[in-house]
Amino acid sequence: KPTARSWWKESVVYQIYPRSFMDSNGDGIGDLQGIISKLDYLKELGVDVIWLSPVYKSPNDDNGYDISDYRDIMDDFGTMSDWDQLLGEVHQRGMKLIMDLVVNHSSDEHPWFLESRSSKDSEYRDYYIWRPGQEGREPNNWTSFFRGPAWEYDEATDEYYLHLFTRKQPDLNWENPKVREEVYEMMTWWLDKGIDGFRMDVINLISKVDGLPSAGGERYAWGGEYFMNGPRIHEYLREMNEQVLSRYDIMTVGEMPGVSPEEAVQYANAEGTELNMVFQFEHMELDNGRGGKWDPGQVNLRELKRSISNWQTGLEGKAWNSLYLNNHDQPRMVSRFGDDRKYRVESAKMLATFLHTLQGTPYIYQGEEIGMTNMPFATIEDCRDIESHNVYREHVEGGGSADEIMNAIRAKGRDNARTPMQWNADENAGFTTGEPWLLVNPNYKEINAEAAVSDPNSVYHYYRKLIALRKAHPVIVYGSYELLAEEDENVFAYVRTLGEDKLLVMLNFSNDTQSFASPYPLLASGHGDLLIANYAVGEGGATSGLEADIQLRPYEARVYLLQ
Ligand code: ISL
Ligand code: CA
Repeated sequence: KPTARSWWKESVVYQIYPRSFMDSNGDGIGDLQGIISKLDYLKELGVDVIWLSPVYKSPNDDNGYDISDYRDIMDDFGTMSDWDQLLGEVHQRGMKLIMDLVVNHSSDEHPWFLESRSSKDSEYRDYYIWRPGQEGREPNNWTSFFRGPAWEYDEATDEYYLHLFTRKQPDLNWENPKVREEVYEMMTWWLDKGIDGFRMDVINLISKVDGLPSAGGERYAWGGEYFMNGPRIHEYLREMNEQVLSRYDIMTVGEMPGVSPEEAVQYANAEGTELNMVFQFEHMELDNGRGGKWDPGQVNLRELKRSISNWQTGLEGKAWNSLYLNNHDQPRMVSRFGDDRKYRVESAKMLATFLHTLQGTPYIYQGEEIGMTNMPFATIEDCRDIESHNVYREHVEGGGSADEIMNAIRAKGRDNARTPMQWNADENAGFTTGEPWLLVNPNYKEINAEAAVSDPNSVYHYYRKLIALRKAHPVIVYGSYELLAEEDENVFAYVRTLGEDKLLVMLNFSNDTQSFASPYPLLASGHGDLLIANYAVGEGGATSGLEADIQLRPYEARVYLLQ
């Protein structure tokens, strides 16, 4: 059955990490007025939706993902009236704004938690997950996402509270109907202010298995099976949908570690009873070595094809994909999947072509559109991310080498994505007139927005073109997906089909020229247009370059529309 049209399927989302986007007052920290000053840049790029990472009140243990007041703005970023102005100016330019919703946990400085920890009799006690110790140790053996135990002992009441992230991010107890009501009310409050939706942080972790059983293995062990996609998760999301989401014309995306396409079909079902789409991580784990995230390996293209194809076909007609290769938690796309030196521009464009020609809603993470790269952090002191610091400490205290773990952090650390946006070639890349909270990447003189805007061949202008094509050709949004040349180790090629329209996409993921057998039967019928390419292709004739044996240059990307 054909996929129903929706504005959020036809949109391109741009993610802003406020701390690192633009500083308006010289304190070295990006802020809301800074964002407002760059809205024309985003409008010019052509994006439809802005996703704002958290701007709520927060002690910043995890850069705003630890919220102490859901209805107020962090001082570093400005005031609620700045935020109101931002929303107004986004709407005035015909764009939409979605907010980050972080409700698996709050900050330990949230008044609910202060109350909760004060006494076992507090009416807020059950807002969080408290348990007595087991033989003087944690209630179970779970590790937190950021290393160490997932439980913290609290002397005041001689019990432990659960925190799947840092100890300053206690997990809310969704079993408690009062918690759910509070969250729905808060969501309604923001929606009534006029926002256009939510990106929901780790929303598939909110239901935990009864009894919170220990995981297999030693202390501290990964207990994902007891809190990812838990027993009541669909019940909660349906309730949230009924009580809140379904009353507005909005977009919702659930960030979900450890989700499979089968589960995504439920979460993002086409009937719309839960969320619009999920943000999944399978392709972010392909370069994990045996030791996991901090044992970096190489991405094998055939595995990437298998994973992406599985999601494309698994959701076809049933649910909707999110498309991304980086965000504020991941290294830079061009450094990870492309080549951030010789072929930086070519590979950034090739990867962009990939993201913008699959079925799903593409997400651009700030700086991606100018091909920003990973950061050559010299030492751990240059890093700000709590995850990198924890991993470093654990590794070095365990007798591991500092060099080795710094290499892993340079490859995988979250701060790679969080260095300040590179606006121009002035000091601090034009991000701040003060001292930036995190170092600016030294390559800003070459890689910056001003240079990109003034160069018609830049990555930036290529993104503009891709975004415009999406508006012109429904096959890009709604076409079905068919993989070609499954076994090819270097070329990722596929066809998208909608009615009579066929989109042929050929992507060379390697830094060598690759010959690729033209999928000739497809072309036999007729004529086509080269819609976009990152190299000059052929002369004359729209289908030129489609000979039997196609030579794809390093990181070459070509997209033909065949009719
Ligand atoms: O970075 C990750 C994998 O490479 C993830 O483990 C990530 O921490 C996880 O997907 C959850 O991310 C979200 O919730 C965290 C917050 O630190 C991240 O910034 C946020 O995107 C806790 O709120
Ligand atoms: Ca500032």
